[in-house]
Parts: sequence; C-alpha cells; structure tokens
Amino acid sequence: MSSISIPAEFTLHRKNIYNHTNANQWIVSHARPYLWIIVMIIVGAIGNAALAAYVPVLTGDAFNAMIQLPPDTSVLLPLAIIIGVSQIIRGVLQLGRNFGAELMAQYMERDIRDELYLSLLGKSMTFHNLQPVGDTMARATNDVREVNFMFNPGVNLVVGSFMFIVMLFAATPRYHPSLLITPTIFTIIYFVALARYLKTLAPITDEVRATFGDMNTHLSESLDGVEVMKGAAQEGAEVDRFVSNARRVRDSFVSQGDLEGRYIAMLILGAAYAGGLVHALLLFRAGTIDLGAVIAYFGLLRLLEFPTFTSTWAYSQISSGMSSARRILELINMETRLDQNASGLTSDMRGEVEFRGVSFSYPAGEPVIQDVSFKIKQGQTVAIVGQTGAGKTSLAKLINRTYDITSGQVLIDGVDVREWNLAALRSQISIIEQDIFLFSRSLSDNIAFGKPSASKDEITAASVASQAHDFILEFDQGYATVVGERGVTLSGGQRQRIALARAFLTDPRILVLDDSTSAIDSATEDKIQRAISNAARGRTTFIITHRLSQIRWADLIIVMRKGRIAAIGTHDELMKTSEAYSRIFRE
Ligand code: TTP
Ligand code: MG
Repeated sequence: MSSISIPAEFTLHRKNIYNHTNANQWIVSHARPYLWIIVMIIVGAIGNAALAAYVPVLTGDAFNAMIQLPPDTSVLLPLAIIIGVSQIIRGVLQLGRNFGAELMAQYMERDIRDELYLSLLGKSMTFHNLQPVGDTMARATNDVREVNFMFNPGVNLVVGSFMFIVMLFAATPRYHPSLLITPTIFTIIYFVALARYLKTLAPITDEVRATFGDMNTHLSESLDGVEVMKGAAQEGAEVDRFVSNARRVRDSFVSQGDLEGRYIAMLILGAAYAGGLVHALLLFRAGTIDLGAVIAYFGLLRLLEFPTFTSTWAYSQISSGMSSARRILELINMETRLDQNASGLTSDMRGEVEFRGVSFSYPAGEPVIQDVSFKIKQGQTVAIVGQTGAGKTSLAKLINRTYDITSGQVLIDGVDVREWNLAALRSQISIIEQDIFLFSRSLSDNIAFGKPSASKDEITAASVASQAHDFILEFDQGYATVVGERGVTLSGGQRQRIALARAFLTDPRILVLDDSTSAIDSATEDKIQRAISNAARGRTTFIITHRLSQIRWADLIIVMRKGRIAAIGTHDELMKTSEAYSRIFRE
C-alpha cells in the first residue's frame, strides 16, 4: 500500500546482519566475505618471502663457484639473471599483497561504516538523547579508520613478515639441520615477548581511543554551544578544559610510544645474528658445511629483520584496531533500539487517537506524564495547553513512539501503537517539533524530505498551502537556496512554514504541531494561522500552543498541569468549569 512505501524518517530497514557481542568474532564475520582477498594476500606474502629467501641461497652458490680453484665464473651471468628476474616477480607478488590488504581495509571500513550508520539511525531517541554526539562522531570516523589501518598496514605486515620467518625455517635445513637452533630460539622469544607486549598494550590502546572520544565530545559540545560560551565570556575556561583533555590524549599516546620503545625484539635480533654466525663458523671449522653455506645462512638470518622491525608498530596497529572495533561494537550494541515490529499492522490510518491511563518517564527520571486518558475522533483538532514543563511535548512524542510509554496504552484507530508496524505508524503521523531542524540542503530538498519522489509542482503546491511560497521566492536562488550556506538561515516562523510544507507533502493522517513560540508579529501570525488551518483540514491535528486564537478554535482542549490532565473540554465548557483554563484567558 502506498502510505508505507514512504520510509519513516529514521527507521532501520536492513536488519543488523551480524549480531555479535565479541569484537574478534565480529571482525572475523566482516572479513569472511572477502576470503578471496585474504587468499590473494597470503599467496602474495608467501611468494614475496620465498623469493626474498632465494637471494641469499643463490649468493651462497655463487660464492662456492667463485672460491673453487680455478674459479668457475660461467655461473655468474645465469645467477645474476635469475636473481634479477626473481626479484621482478617478487615485486609483482608484493604488489598483490599490498593491493589486497588495501582493498580489504577499504571494504571493511565501508561495511563497518554502513553498519554503524544504519544502527545509529535505527536507535531510539532515548539513546540519542543520552549518547554524546562528539563521542559518536569519534567512533564513526576515527575508530572506523583505525579498523582500516588494522588491515593495512597492520595485518598486511604481520602476515608478510611472518612468512619471512617461515621461509627461514624452510631454507635453513638445506645447509645443516642444527642451524635451525638459532631461528627456533629467536622465534620462541619473539612470540613470547610479543604476547606479553600485546597484553600490556591492549589497555593502553583502549585508553588512547577513549581519551580521544572524550576530547571529541567536549569539542563538539563547545562548538554546539559556542554562542552561549561567548555570551558568558567563558572562552578561557573552555580552552583550559580542552587543553586538559588534549593533554590526556597526548599522555596516553606517549605511554603507548613508551611501551613500543621498550619492546625487546630489536635486542634479540642482534643476539640472533651473533649466535647464528658463531654456530655457522663452528660448523665450518669442523668441515661440516662449506663457506657458501655460511654466507647463505647469514643472509637467511637477515630475513628476521622484517618481522622484527614491523612487529613494534604493526602489532600495535592491530591492538588499536581491536580497541576501536570494541568501541564501535559497543555503540552498535547499546540496546535502546525500538522494536520495529516489522510484522505489525500496516493499514491506512483513519486518525482516531486514544490515551488510556498513560504514564511516562524519561529513563531514570521522574514521571513526566501521569495517568492521562482521552479520546479523539478522526479529523478533530485538539489544542494542548499548559505551563512550560507541563509535559505537552512529551505527550505528543508518545503518539508516534518517539518514546515508548511506561504504562497504559496509546491507541490509534483502536490499535495499540506498539502493534503497528513502526514505519507505517510514523509515515502516517507527522510531528512538527518545537525546534525545527533543517538540513544543510536546498529548501526544496528540505520540504521533500519525507517524500523524496515529490515533483516540483507538488513541492510548490505544498509551499503555497503552508504560506511558505512567497518568502522562498524572495531568496535569490528560490527553492534551490541551500540552508546554512552564505548565511542563509530562517526565522522561527519561516522554519515552521517549511515544516508545514513538509507535512502537506507527506499528507499524514495525524499532524502534531508543537508550537510554543508566541511572540510573532501579527502579519506572520496571520499567515501561520492560515497555514495551520489549511493543514488541519481533513486530518486529526494536535496543536500545542500558547496562542489564544488557535486554542479557542479547537474541537477539544486539553489543559496539562505537571504531567496530568487538569481539565479537558471545549472552550465554552472550560470557561465555565475550569478555573485554571479561564485564568489563561484572563492573563
Ligand atoms: P516537556 O514535555 O518538554 O514540557 P512542555 O512541552 O510542556 O514545556 P514547554 O512549554 O516549555 O515546551 O517537559 C516535561 C518534563 O520532562 C520537564 O520536566 C522536562 C522533562 N524532559 C526530559 O527529562 N527529557 C526530555 O527529552 C524532554 C523533552 C523533557
Ligand atoms: Mg514543549
């Protein structure tokens, strides 16, 4: 049916396909689709390492040929050609390994970014109100990037350099099996040291990522509140707070660097060279191996340089990547997602609304709505009035499940809102918020936000109905004017009419207009009044307002006081029965 083909503003369509709580499994499950790239990386790494090991082997052979009496120089040219060609092939394989790793890293980054974005859009407002934007931004940008770096250079170099160790083991027995002693001892110490290093490193990289997130949170909040900050002349204090956050980031990075610096691998590399050479010379003196073997063996030992050099930072790259993966996964799994109820009711709404003993409180807060009951017929206009903080906005947000109620029932057309398919519910209810948010896109895109397929004519018609057309044409670029660019901002009254135009386009069955601005000049007031009565025609409409002209004109008036209904009825009834209501009109 047509009305649900329009997506609700922020509803998750693709199910979270991975559903992991363990970061290792989560990463593996993301890597699995790219098995062919992993094969390419491994083949490239093996080939590259094998050909790197081939050079010292050939050098040893050349040496033996040269020290014969008389020297056999005829082998030199073919050897040189073989070395040259093999190193060209090696370059190609190395390219394959690097290319594969980069490809993998970028694919992973894209997939994780998509998943994170979708999961953020699918989360409830309760989540978004509690989670600092700066921290989310840090996770969505930097942490996702760290996962990219984990694959390239991280995994790339770890796999590549590990193959060098493997090749050393493969080539050494050719000369003498006992020569394996040095590489074996090296490898054992290398991996034991590495395991200990990674264990101490993990909490430090966690700390680095966390302090970075905190710094970002603070930065984004002070930019958001820059006007307040300047107004209160608090720049100095804010700078101090920022500096102290930045210092914490620096300190945690420095402690990571400190640990990396103390990593033992470089030391054991030196010891391995010395030990291996002594061993080879002893075998040579005993006549067990020839001089070419000594030369070749020493060349082979130098294969250990690559794993040693890369291990310091390639593994810490992986450690950082895993810290980031944990943070991203934590964000994805923060469980405040509304039940989408995909199998729920999707029929066309008529627009009857009923509250049955509804109570609601924000998480860990006092109840802001208590035991509210009322029933509204299809097409009626309802005014909700009450002092600031009475719970009017909160009440309205329960209708489309921006928040889920704590107890009681909200019914639309006699069906509990939780029984409705969330997308169907939201696409037929339009809430115009107290603070209207416009995207930094063109005015026509902003108007067509809930219905991207809308034609130009439809957009214009909606703007005419909402009284926005005239002021839009006053901009040089008209409907193409981009909000937020070159200083184009809209006044409260103008935003409201843009939002009304949005509502005209999506043609909701239920319209909620949260309009607590009362101070508007009478010409604008008149326009908005006309726009609202146009909008209210033919649909159930809630108007939260302080404007007496609108209140009087409603079919039903709900007076809220401290989260409860203080009075309910028509204007005439309430003037007679409600002291609280008639006071509003006397003031
Ligand atoms: P609102 O429902 O925002 O009150 P209101 O809309 O009647 O007020 P105004 O006329 O100023 O727009 O708030 C009711 C109570 O709920 C108030 O004590 C603040 C609290 N509250 C939260 O704790 N979290 C929220 O996200 C909101 C919107 C309100
Ligand atoms: Mg409000």
